[in-house]
Amino acid sequence: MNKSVRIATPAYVVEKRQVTDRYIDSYLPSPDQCPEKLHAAVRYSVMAGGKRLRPILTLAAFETCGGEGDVIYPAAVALELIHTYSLIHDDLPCMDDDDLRRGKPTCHKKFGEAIALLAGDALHDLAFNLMARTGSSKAVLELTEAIGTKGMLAGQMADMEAEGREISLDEVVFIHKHKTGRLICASVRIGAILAGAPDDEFKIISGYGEKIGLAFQIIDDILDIEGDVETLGKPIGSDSKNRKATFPAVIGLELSREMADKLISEAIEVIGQIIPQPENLIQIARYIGNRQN
Ligand code: GRG
Repeated sequence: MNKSVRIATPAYVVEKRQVTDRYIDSYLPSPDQCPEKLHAAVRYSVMAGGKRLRPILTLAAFETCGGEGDVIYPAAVALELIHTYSLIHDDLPCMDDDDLRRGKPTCHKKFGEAIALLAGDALHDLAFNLMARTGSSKAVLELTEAIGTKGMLAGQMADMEAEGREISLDEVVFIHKHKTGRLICASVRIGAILAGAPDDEFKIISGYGEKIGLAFQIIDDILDIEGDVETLGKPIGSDSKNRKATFPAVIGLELSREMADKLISEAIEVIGQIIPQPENLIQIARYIGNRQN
């Protein structure tokens, strides 16, 4: 990931982002529906922007594995809602206490802490409602495992417990793989599950998901040092302010960049085993490797 090389967002990503936004809008309760204030908070956070990376990965994996039909849309939106729920809770004063997210005041800054907490809960529930609509218990199980105490929550706990102390490379790898990587990996795995991918293809997709998931969070750490507030839509330097476990803190910026690059190359190599080579998943991996926000 060379900082001076900026690649345009792939057309596929732009197109699927628009499609995702339309489905999100159709699945979210309208703000004039009771409880109005809670629905306003839910819509505010989800519609505040965001790259929609997780649903785009779900759609791309589904297509790559030969999936057809509309069953994928509630699943893709569910992944974005879970992601937004984790962001709302992560920004709360009892967690990272952040004021800015997706270029706007965080949910608790805008609506107060209690409503922000409930908005996260509401998104969590709506996500499982949507995932259940796919009729696939395997997809529902994949989501619970990705975000539960063996997945995202394990990463969040380890992250909190690592704050302010020296940690090893193994520990930071564990945190990043669980806190961020697991949901990204679940995004592609759920696409493959709903497409009915055979075991060998599912394994390849999972390997790809694990690599881009870890790379994504390493790049997030780097952007917290080298990025700019306007492009990122959130303050930079908050990791070091909060004495967070990050790759640059453990192995330095240069090695962190090398490691992210290596993971992206490996992800492209792994996914290249699927014939014909899935150009969209390859482009998304490159996009993650070069992202500036
Ligand atoms: C149950 C209290 C409770 C919380 C859920 C807080 C939490 C557990 C997990 C935190 C997980 C977390 C926030 C990980 C960070 C992931 C990350 C890099 C987010 C940024 O993702 P982007 O860049 O954001 O895809 P956009 O805004 O583009 O969608």
